[in-house]
Amino acid sequence: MLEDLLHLIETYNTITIFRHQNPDCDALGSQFGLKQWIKDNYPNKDVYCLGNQEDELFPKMDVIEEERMKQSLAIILDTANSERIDDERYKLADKSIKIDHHPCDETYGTYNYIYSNMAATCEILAQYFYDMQAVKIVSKECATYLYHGLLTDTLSFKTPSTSEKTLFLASFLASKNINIAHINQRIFNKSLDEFQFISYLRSKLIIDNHVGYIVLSLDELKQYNQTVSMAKNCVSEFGNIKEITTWAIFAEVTDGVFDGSLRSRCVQVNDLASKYHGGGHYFAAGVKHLSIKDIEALIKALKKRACKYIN
Ligand SMILES: [Mn+2]
Repeated sequence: MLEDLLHLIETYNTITIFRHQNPDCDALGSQFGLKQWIKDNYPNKDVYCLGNQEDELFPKMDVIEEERMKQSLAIILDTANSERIDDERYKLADKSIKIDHHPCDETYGTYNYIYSNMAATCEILAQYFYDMQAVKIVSKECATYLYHGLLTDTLSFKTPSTSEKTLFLASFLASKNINIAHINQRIFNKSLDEFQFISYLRSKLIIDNHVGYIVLSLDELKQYNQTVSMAKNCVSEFGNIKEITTWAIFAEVTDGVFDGSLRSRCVQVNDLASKYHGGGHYFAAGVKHLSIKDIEALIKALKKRACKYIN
């Protein structure tokens, strides 16, 4: 796997690492995990993690000048489409490599590695670092970053994408002496605000034909001090209700315009999402710029699919 990666890393002195907008723990974990691995094994190389949005669980993003960028090898992680890459300057790089696990044919890199059977981009990197461990170091720091992405993209090793290999590679990362309990607490412990917001979401959930959904207004978000992306992240709260096989959260971004997250245990959602400026995985996808009418049409389509499945 990743046949040309090592040769390319060895060829370039400057390496820039990109990931998608609204980064999750897989995007950031793979980004900082790869940077750490390169720095551990090639201390003289200059490696930059780029992107405009930051996350308190990860270090600050790096800053780079345009001239430097032009000399670099760009590695873009966990990003299916070029329009979702956070920081367009990847286009300036001398060569680029796409490494991703989302099922998508867009080959925006000079080299493209898409492993859609992998549960996370962090799993792709963990497998690669495992294969290389006889000759390259895998530090505790690197393993900790990768474990973040493996844990969250599999919803704590619960998704259908979780395989024997996923658990094997989690064990490999754990063998680097990472603090599993601490990582879990950092990622999953909630603030009281979040807890109360989730209680509110539970009270608002509409259930119809095995589809559960919530539509949130700007006022409601403001009332609970939540951003649209925080609200969308709460979609995972509704994944273990027997009567619901497919579920969604929509949150108002600006007046009458909503973004949303779709999930299912049994029906495809990414093809529907692609009709609403979105996309993603077979069972987990995002949508953008929907009107209330769009939401109604989308829920109707989901119900049509979901009603055939009862668990
Ligand atoms: Mn991912």
